[in-house]
Amino acid sequence: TFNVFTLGDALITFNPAETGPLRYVPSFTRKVGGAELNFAIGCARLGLHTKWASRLGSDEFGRVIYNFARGEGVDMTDVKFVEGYPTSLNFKEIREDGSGKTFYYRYQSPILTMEPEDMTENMFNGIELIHLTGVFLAIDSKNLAIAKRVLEIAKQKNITVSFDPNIRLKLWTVEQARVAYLEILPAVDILLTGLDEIELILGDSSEPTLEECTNQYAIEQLVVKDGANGSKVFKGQTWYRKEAFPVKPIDTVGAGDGFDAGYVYSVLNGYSPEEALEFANAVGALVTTVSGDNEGLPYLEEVMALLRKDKVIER
Ligand code: KDG
Repeated sequence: TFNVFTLGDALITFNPAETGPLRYVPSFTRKVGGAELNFAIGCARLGLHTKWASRLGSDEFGRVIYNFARGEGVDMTDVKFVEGYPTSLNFKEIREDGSGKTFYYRYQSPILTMEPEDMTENMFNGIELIHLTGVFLAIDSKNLAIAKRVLEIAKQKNITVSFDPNIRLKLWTVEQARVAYLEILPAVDILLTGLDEIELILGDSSEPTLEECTNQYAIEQLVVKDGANGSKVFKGQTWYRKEAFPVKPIDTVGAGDGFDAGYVYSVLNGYSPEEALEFANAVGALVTTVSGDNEGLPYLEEVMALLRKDKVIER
């Protein structure tokens, strides 16, 4: 098995009992979310040993997140409870087509208590891949220093780095995001980005521009996720593409995190670029068919069944 590390904040996610504008939704189901935690759960379900480093509020909701993640088989060695920082909340609005809006109550995240010195070399013993995302960077400007410390260790230990900009404009501006991303990119081996995100960052998502960006930052693989239109990767000066799986989405939140988990799994297992795209597309598609940010993340055999187009025996 392979060892993966990720780092980030988690939240209690309140999923609406009905679709439509949040102001008319009177009840919610309490769930768990957070981009990097979703990624960690996705990896764990695929069979990767995955460590998630984080801080949780010393409160009931912090316990919910801890127990949930532990139940999913995520390595919680580097998760600590902290006093005085309540666990953050996220209320979701979901539209008929499964797309949604996020309303954060995330002002003093427990992860603000994390410092660069908390990232010790020992934490990364045996780690083969580190996955960072822009959500962690967006929470507070000081998180860039923590990410840079992680990247320094990655370099020393020759660990592969994947990065998803995961832009959240409710947490920071495009300008702030761009400055932070440009500091991270030189250390990134695998960039996993949404088409709209890379458009915001580079101001142009045409292929010559994407190729220039890949070459300028010596990114080994630039992976572009385009939802229902599929995905593509620029690797070794060649583009590879794969169609998306046709599904009926009911909640698209977390699909990108699932795609990332699927792609990382594929890279660690030595899949070809096309196989990796197909596998990751399958994971992303399955996430959208279940309500919640991570409940739809598939187990390995479920991805394999979709790839083989198995007929499911229901009863
Ligand atoms: O990618 C999905 C996540 O964004 C979601 O689970 C929670 O909004 C969230 C966040 O910022 O992590």
